[in-house]
Amino acid sequence: MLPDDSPIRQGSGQRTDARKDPRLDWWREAKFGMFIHWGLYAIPAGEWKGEKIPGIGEWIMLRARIPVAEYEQLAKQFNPVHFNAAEWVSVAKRAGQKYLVITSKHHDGFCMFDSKYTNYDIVDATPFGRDPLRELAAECQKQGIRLCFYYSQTQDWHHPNGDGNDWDYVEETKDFDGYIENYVKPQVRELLTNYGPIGLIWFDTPKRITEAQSRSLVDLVHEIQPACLVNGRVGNHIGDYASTRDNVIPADLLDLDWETPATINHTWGYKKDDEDWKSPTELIQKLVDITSKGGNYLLNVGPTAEGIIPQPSVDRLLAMGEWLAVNGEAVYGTRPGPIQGQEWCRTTTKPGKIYLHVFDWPTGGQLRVAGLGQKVSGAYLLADSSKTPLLVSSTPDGIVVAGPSSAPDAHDSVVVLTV
Ligand code: FHN
Repeated sequence: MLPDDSPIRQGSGQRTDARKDPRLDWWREAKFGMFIHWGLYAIPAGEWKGEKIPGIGEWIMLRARIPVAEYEQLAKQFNPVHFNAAEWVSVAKRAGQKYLVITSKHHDGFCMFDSKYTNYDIVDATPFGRDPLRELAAECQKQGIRLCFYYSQTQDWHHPNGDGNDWDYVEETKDFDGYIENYVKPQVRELLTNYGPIGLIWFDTPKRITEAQSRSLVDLVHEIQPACLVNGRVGNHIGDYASTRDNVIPADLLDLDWETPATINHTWGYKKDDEDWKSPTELIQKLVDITSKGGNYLLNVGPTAEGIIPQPSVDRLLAMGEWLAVNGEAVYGTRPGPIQGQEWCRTTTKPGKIYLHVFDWPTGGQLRVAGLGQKVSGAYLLADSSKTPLLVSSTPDGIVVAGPSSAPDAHDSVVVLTV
């Protein structure tokens, strides 16, 4: 058991022998992914029968205890004619995100892919009749982004034997094992068979699932696509990498492969009145904070029922992409740097270089750096393509780098220290 205050979500740890597994290398290098929560819940968008339903948008069915027979009707209205896979993938690409994880089935049970095992899917039950995952698979291949699938393996509020719906069904009489064997596994097989190479399967809310069930899911994924990763929320600490709690960034660096799943506002699925967007600076600094502690940032967008990624999300992602286009060297493929636990800066590292990410640029530009533990041979601003050397002088406890008098970058100014 993890302590209650662990940043890692209960059951979502990494299996012990995964730490050195080279199958994770692309993911360790990637650092930044796009999460997409898209489903029928984008239609009510936080409101049911004229009432605002508190909480995250994709939980509306549970929060308002909407009967299956009523919620199902939403499918008849789902017609996201503005969905354009090329545009979505291009937003991720321009944001500097290297993988994309989309909800194939969330807790409401509606399948966003064509499944043989139910008619409650986007191809069979909606006027739209297209399979967005197939279109995204083709675009991801074309634009060089790894496609990954979210799949809710325990909670399914539509399936009579899935976990979570106690307003239509009786929890105690559910055949949860039958649901895993005869529904979840065949669907996971479909996802790994019909859409080309899949980077990872992102399972969620690992309550109720036994170790044997988690293990059989991991084995199934690896049997069909050996290179495909499985996130920690498959349960029972046997995933390829650990997942933190939602929106939680550990206070210290963790000696694990881990990822923070996070929202840009406060919801995952689209909610029309959630306009509390994090600023580009906040998002960039979160990405850097996470990277400096050895993690990945999986940042969510919640497209509308028309198939549009909300413009405020696009604007923020593109701002992150602009910053990464200049400073990506200090993020992708880096390891945590030697200085940890400072408010004003973060550090990342690659052989021969330490990247000093300065969040609070000191007035006058004298950067006092202690605790590097290595001899610094030079310094320059990463944004300076001519690498003009900055003066470095030694002090009893470290060095002083003479930078420009005001911050070169409003989000995070990166100074490269050669060591
Ligand atoms: O219940 C879900 C929630 O809707 C969302 O999918 C997040 C993403 O990490 N996972 C669960 C809560 O942790």
